[in-house]
Amino acid sequence: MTAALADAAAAVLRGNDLGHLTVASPDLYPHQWSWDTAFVAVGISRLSVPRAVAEMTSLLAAQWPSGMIPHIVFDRPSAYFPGPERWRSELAIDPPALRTSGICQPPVHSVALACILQEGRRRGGSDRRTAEDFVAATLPGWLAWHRWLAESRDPEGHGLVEIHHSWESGMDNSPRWDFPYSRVVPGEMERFTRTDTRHVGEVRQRPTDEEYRRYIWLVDQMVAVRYDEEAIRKTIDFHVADVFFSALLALAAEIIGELAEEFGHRDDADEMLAVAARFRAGVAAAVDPETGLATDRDLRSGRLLHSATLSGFAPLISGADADVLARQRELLLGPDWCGHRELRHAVPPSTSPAAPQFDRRRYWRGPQWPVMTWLFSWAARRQGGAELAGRLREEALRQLGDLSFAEYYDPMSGQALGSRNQSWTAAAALDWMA
Ligand code: 9WN
Repeated sequence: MTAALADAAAAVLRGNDLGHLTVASPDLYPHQWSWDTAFVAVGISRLSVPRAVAEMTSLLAAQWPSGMIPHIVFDRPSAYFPGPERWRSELAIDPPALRTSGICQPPVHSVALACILQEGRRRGGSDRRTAEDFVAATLPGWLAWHRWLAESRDPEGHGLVEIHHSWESGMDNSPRWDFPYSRVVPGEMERFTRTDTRHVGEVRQRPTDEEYRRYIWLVDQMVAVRYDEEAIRKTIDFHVADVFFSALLALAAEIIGELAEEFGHRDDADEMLAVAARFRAGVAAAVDPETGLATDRDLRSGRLLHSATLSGFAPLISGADADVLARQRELLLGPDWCGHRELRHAVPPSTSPAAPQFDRRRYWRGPQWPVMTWLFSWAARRQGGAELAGRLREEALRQLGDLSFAEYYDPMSGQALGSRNQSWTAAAALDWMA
């Protein structure tokens, strides 16, 4: 079984490989996505360090002059909507060299750098040199990305990252965003046809049409100001401080800081470690003492966005004081989350089954996402929670035993949902198996 799972995962990644980049999934997402790339590179490094390096290199080639790493890179025609014709990145005031989307996703890239480096060193020889040369050569680009996030997305230094579209959070239709979206009221807009619903078994596994209208409305709003960050902040209808993104920036900046130190960039290291500390504090301050969960904030209304979603566990990603971590681990394994009595596998559901918004089949509103399980398990290991990491891994491998490598799973029935042969799911399996 074990060998079969690793072989099948490797076959998925080979099948989605275009040579220099891996598409996020064969039909539903036929392009390179930003945070998918990082997770995928972690898995690929277990097969080939040079190929993992190529994966990250191709993403970095799409970096905007500002430092932003865009959330999608369009390097071939496809029916994916919204494609480059709607995003129109070429209209940006300072446009990127490639056709891309005009927003970003959470910065998990330094996790991939650390994993590639570790694997290269474990293998030694040319793999070691490839990994070390790659990190040394591309460090300025990754530094620019984290710097851009810290400056442009938290200009007042609160230690929380602001986002302008829920696609930036990576958790598109999570209940986290129900309130801010209730305030997004699309006006006249160019017509569009969704293509995503063609590639899933049932329409209810994807966001609703109403949600999509809002998603595209926000894209049009950003194009209208030619992706000028200042103007977007003032005009966009969706403006939110994302606590999970912030936790990932805290983690990412800490790793980049460590790498900068190791590769002799002393000043950059100090700067990144200060960024990490700022966002770790921002996340810690966002924890609701009553529920023990971290909360997002709507920046248009100032309202705190309480939701029983995965983002509540942001401190498990960023790191926090021992008592906060202990309480969060207990909560995560408790009856409202992984320990819920109806769950087929004890891995974190995207929304708590005890929450009124829970919908076991709809995307980020309930299903379990193996890549999120991987992220929590990786972070747990780093934050001194080896036991939690081990439990998550074990349960996740049972879930992945169906060999569908689904994008997400129904937590109660264990049924595969969304895309099949999703690259990051296969990558998670490979890393766990190594
Ligand atoms: C929009 C690729 C991406 C993931 C996101 C996930 C989904 C896209 C979509 O797929 O979003 O970015 O078209 O639904 O929500 O986290 O990166 O796998």
